[in-house]
Amino acid sequence: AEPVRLKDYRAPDYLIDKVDLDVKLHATATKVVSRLAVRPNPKGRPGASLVLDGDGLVAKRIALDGRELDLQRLDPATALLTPDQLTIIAPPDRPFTLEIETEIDPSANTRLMGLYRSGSAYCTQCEAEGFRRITYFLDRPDVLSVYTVRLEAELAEAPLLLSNGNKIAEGKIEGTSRHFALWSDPFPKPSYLFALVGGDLGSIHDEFTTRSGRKVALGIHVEHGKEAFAAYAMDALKRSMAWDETAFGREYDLDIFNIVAVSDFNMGAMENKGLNIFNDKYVLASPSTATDTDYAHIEAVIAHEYFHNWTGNRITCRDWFQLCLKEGLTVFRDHEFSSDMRSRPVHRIADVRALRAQQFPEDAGPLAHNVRPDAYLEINNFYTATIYEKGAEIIRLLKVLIGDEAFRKGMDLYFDRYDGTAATIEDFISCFAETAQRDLTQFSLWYNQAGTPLVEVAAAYDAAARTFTLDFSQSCKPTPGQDVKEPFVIPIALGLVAEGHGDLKLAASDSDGASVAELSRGVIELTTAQRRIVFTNVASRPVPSLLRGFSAPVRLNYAASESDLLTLISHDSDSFNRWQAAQTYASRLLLRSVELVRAGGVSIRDESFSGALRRVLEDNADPAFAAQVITLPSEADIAREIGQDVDPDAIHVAREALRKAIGRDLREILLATYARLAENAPYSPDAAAAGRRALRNAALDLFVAGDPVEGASLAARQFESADTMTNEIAALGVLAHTPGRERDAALEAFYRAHEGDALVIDKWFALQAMIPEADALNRVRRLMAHRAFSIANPNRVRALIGAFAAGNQTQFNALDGSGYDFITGIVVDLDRKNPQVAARLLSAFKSWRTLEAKRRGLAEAALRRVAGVGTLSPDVKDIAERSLA
Ligand code: HT7
Ligand code: ZN
Repeated sequence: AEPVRLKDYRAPDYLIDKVDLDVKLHATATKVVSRLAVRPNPKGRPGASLVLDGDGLVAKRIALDGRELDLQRLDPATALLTPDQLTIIAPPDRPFTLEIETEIDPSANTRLMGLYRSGSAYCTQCEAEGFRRITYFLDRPDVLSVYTVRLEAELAEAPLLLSNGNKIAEGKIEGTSRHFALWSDPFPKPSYLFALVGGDLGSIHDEFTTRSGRKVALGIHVEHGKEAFAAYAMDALKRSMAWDETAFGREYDLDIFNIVAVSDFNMGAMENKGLNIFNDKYVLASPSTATDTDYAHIEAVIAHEYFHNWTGNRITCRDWFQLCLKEGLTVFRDHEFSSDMRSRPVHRIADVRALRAQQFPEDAGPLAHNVRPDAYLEINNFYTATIYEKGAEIIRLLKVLIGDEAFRKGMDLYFDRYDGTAATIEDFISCFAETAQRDLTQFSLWYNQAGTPLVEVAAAYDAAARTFTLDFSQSCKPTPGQDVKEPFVIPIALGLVAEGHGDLKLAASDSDGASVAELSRGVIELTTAQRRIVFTNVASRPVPSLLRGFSAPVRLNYAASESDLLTLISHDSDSFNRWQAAQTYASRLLLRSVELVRAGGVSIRDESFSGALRRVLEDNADPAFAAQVITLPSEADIAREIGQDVDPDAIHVAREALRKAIGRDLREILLATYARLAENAPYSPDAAAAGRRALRNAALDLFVAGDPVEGASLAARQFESADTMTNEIAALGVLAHTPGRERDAALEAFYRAHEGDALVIDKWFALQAMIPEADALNRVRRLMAHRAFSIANPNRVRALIGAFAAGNQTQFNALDGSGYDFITGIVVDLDRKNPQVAARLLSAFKSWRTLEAKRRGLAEAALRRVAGVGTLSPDVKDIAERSLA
């Protein structure tokens, strides 16, 4: 297939102003009648054929302006029909109606795109191109239509019938066991935002009054018996609605907002207008079934989908190349929301950890692409960390560049000017260029150049001249299809930490090379490959604190001395950089240890580092922050830092050795912290309580490393007495890493306690899949045969197989290639059922080129075997081929 290219964008030749859908739900033969009000687009090509998208459709009837087409003997001069396309060769040169009846089999839909069944419910997923699996349509985001939807079903099977917009009628169908509901959505929308749900679900209801007085009925619909588990999601929804009013001036615009939770879902959730459909993982929570991290994710995803109502729905994307216009912006908005709900610095650390873990490797490997790609073969493969997370980062960067006020005004202008349209990144940027009165051409490069820039900094203090010089340079490695990069605009937030540990005042008169505005804001802008700044009148050598708050998504290379890092860990006024200094220190130790381990030596011990962590624990700092500081970089983080010739076994050994050393050095304070933070108040999911649990469990994790015997007994006690899932799974995690009968018993006890709760059993699957032992793969294979596992359910696949591929560095990368063969085997099998989930699983190979030679060879061979399979879906074929290119 030929790639779709941004430069080939053409406005549609026809528009569809109105869509009337009549859907008669049936498990295997759902009938869909669609009546389309079509007209030629004044911006399209006059006289063009009308080409509607389909995907595996069976058409039963087609009528143009009431005239039936004979589908048995279709005249090729009138129309062409295949399961994947309907072409009306010469449509009228005026508005006309097209009526199409299709019949679909939701029970046979294993791709979970279009209309499918989750349990006994019917639901839809139309983004990106699922609507064409329901009926023939101009299935592209720049065709906006007003929908009315009549749903009909057996009353017993589907008492609940939902679609977008407001419900305008409902009733029983006389003389039958069926009923109907009629929904009308007054807001024009693209087909990807269409949704329907039919089923027998339990519901909770609430109400929200917008600031202009609109009463909105809120409903969350879940599996019967799970209603109480939706309370937190409802609370998060109401907080999101209120927050969007104050933070962005955005009100909700319909009388109803519904959320439906389903257990079979390819992604996290979907923002269909007025009818969000969620993976139940991001709705259902109770203290004994969901961890604090689960609660935080629920809050974030509920907010994210709600915020799409303005950034995505009211203003949508002109084409799928503009995906970051809605996704990056909405992630930015949900990060802001969570930061306001929780601790901003701690949230920033978590977001940056996630960005580095997910997006940096993508940007450094064969799957690297622009935040706004310029070509794609399969759009489903572009719902990536780059579009979402880097897309959010560059909006944050824009805010740093132009300041809070111009940013907010730019957002207001964007909402005003583009409401009701399908917009582009250029439209978006132009609003900020206007409110900030600034040329943002160079800023746009962040959308159009892939790769993570590297910023290198050299510092020199001249005691005689009392000057401190910072030399910055930026570069960016080539990425697929982009050999040479132009310099980015990179805001570097910085401070100089003085001897007495306060920040030096950065006065304009005391520098050479930085502007007054830059110094007063503490943000230097790099716009060229190099830049020098000389600070004058500096009485003693300061410690530079660079890239505060992670002001730009770059890699920073600055050879800070160990003593500088220790100063920053203890004294930086920027919490992010306190954490960063600890990570940098740990990474340095680990990188040196890995070298030693590979050379057959022992790993490094460093009491200064333990001392710095001790001070953080003694400091009584915010527990959530302290938990982040004492959590070492992950094995994957270390692999990324090493960047080439990676040996996952050596990394594992080095990291375990450092954990052990710290556990021993800090034994007393870890134990004291663990004891001090014992739960003594009723459960609360709030950030403060979650932070205390996080620190307590991080302390336990390090303590166990230093004293496995006593640690295991602490963990066993915690496991037995835990009344929150956070504490239970943390303790089980510790126990699972120690082979023996206790482990088997604890795993068995956990299973028995939670049997039947699929989302909790997913944690049990994931935890076992990540045990870094040679038997892990056999364990995963055994668990695949477990009755709680199903290859058809994406959550199960991600929990067991995804966790093995992404979270078990040593075993996925086992030296005999068994991990690679296992994953590629699953990918090829799963591809026949659900290509989207299979393709995502295959992207676990995104960093294969950074491995040492033996593993690299094995990974490449496994990828080549996949690429050689003749029957691959476009999704898997695309990932396999790009990974190998
Ligand atoms: N906008 C939604 C994307 C999504 C999706 C895409 C492809 C296939 C299935 C999907 N489910 C949801 C989710 C979001 O970003 O809000
Ligand atoms: Zn989104």
